[in-house]
Amino acid sequence: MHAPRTCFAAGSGSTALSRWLSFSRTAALTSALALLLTACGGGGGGGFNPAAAGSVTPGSSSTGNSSGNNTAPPTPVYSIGNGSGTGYTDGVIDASKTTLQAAETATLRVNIVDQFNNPPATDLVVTFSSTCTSDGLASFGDVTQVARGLFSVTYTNKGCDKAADVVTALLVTNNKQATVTLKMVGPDVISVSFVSATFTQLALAGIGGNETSELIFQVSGPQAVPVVGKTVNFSVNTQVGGASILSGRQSAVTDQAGQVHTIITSGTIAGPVNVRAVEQSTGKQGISPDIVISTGIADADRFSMTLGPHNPGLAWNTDAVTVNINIIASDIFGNNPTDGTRVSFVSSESGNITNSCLLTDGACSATWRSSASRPLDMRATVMAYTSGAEHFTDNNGNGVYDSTDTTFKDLGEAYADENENGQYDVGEYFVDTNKNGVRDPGNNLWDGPCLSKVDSRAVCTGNSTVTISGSQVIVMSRSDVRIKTLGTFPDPALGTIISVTKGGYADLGGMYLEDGNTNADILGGNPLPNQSTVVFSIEGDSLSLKGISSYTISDGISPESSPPLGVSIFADSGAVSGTTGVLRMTVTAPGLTTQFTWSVKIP
Ligand SMILES: [Ca+2]
Ligand SMILES: [Ca+2]
Ligand SMILES: [Ca+2]
Ligand SMILES: [Ca+2]
Repeated sequence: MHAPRTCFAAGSGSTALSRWLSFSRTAALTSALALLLTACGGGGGGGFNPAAAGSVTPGSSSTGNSSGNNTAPPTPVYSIGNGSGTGYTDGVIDASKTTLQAAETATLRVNIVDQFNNPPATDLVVTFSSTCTSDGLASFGDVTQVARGLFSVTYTNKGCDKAADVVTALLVTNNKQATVTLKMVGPDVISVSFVSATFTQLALAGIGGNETSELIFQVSGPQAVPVVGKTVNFSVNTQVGGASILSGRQSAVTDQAGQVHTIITSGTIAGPVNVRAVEQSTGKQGISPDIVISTGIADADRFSMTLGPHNPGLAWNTDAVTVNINIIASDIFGNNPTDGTRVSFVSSESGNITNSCLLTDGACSATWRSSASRPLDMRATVMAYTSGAEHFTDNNGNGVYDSTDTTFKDLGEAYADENENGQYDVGEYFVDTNKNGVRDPGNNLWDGPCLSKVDSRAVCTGNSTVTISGSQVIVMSRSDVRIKTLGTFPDPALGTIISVTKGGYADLGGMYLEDGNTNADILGGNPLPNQSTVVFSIEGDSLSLKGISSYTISDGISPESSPPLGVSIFADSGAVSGTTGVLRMTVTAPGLTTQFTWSVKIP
């Protein structure tokens, strides 16, 4: 029953009033009644048309309030439903379809009318809600107002497991509602896929590391809608080493997101395992990536440190020249140490270095930047270190240090070999693991994780961890050039003339260059800066160079890090005897070009 329609259909204000009064049971209706009386009594606003109403006597002043007999336009009383005019149905949402398969969409419409079945004079707000959309298993599109009072929204079933979903449209201004019930048809299982694992590497059982990982799989229907309430069974692809699904977690039922969770526990043998998830009703299955089971502890011989360039140009007199440092660490099996293992760095002689980095997938990186102060030899030893295990020779191949394994590398406290003499010297930086203020040598015991639960023969008399390290030298090469080794070249300072016979060659080679820093000579001299170039050229009639005549200085810490320099001078067979020329070597280093010359003569 709709109040305005009652008013017009009654044909008389007093009849309408009596009918309205029969519905009046509350004080709340009193104000509505007053409004109705105003409307039926001849107010001109709000779309009310006295002439169309017919039974109302509007008098001669049907518009405006110019007469004292007229009252203000009626306050609109809005309702929400669908349709218009006599086709208006109150309280019901119009739906383009009321049965929706997973991933299907329906268009929902509601219409707002005032007490005269006319569109509202102002914009109103309508909101839509339902249980499935609240659960994230259905969704509404944007609410659009097609015309004033006519609202439209799309509804998509995203795999809701409810048999039906009641959608409610709320007219915010007065809390009136319209509803429709949509029948949900659950999706078929199309796929089972791996989503995530809390850990993709696990410690061997019993060594105190992380031994479990929670895995999530997704069961999906058409267009990736989640499939709710399906049973999924889990298994491990190999029985080797005792890796297994945690008891009680061998099966699970998909949640509102279509997801299932399970937990794998590690066994006592290292290696990769996979978890298989099979949806029970369809047999559809998914498989996890490798979950690697290992000690998770870096092996001293598997701690690899690289950096580059070793001989950066300009670092000797310029701050913030950078060198990239990379760490790759592995356990005794070559597998990753535990993600998040911290690697620390020190550059005790010169420059600035990243404090530490955390291993991810066995690797992490740091940066060294040139800065004062600088040693006279312009060579800085940088060290990386972490907690790990001493390397041993695994005689019986069980991955465990045991009584049959007699050889291991006993490590003293890690130190930076600043003077590059291959041994610790007092004053060199060291990692004082036992905090006793002195650098201790090895303890003659194998230090590493106790694997007695993996193999009862394990020997665990040493410490469970030891500091393992790597170090590299950075050379702050200068750009000035010295010839370190002449090879078969004559000394250009002596003025020796290179003789090339007509139709023949003079082959010169074996030359090495070094930078101008004599303080490094005790260590073999410093190389030229990385990427410096050396180019030979020849001047003179009938003279030419054959073969390779230009070189680039390699990455390295010694003059011999780059290949030896050489050149082949050719004299034409028809050359005039006595012709002379000049062999020129041009060395281009950052900010400086240097030339060396030799006289050449065709006898
Ligand atoms: Ca062994
Ligand atoms: Ca030791
Ligand atoms: Ca030393
Ligand atoms: Ca110590």
